[in-house]
Amino acid sequence: MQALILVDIQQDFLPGGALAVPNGDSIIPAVNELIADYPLVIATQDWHPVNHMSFAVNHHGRKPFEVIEWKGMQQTLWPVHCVQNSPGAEFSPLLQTDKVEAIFRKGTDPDIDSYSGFFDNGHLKSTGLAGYLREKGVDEVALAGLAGDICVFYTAMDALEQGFRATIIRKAVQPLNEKDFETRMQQFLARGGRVLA
Ligand code: VGL
Ligand code: ZN
Repeated sequence: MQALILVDIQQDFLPGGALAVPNGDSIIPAVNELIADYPLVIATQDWHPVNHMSFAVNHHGRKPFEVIEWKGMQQTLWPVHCVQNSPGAEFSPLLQTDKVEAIFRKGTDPDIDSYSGFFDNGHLKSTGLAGYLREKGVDEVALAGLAGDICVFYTAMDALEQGFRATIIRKAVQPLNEKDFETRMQQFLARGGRVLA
């Protein structure tokens, strides 16, 4: 049984948003078509408190896109984005959400960032997504959403690691950084993932 995972299709990742993915909105028609084809559709939602450690403004003298060392890990600093209950954290109004059965929120702990829908970046805390999918009888996931090189990639890698077959739907994904995306798709393919045009 297959499930479609819609990754972070939120206003802040769309044109005009705080951390806009170039042409992020171009995926939405393809995503809406895909939704009709899957028996189970779930979504992830980046959902940060205002004091989240991934926001550059919360580190004195730091700017967005700088990389710092935080609790022994490399952390990219971002503009303030997807703040809990803010308009930027909402799903795109153009996204068909009727069939979305469950929403897994991530990045809610002020001290931990979470790109993957399965685990935080340090792999310390599970969101419960793997268990949810197993209980539903899912053995294969398809991934769509934003950003292709970050949250889609890390969610897809964790899906493989958790024993699911995983396919990234290229036409339903846009990256923040095209070059990083290409490298990461090679990594994903090398681990046994599939990329579908
Ligand atoms: C994302 C950076 C920070 C994403 C989330 O959804 O790809 N990227 N938080
Ligand atoms: Zn985030």
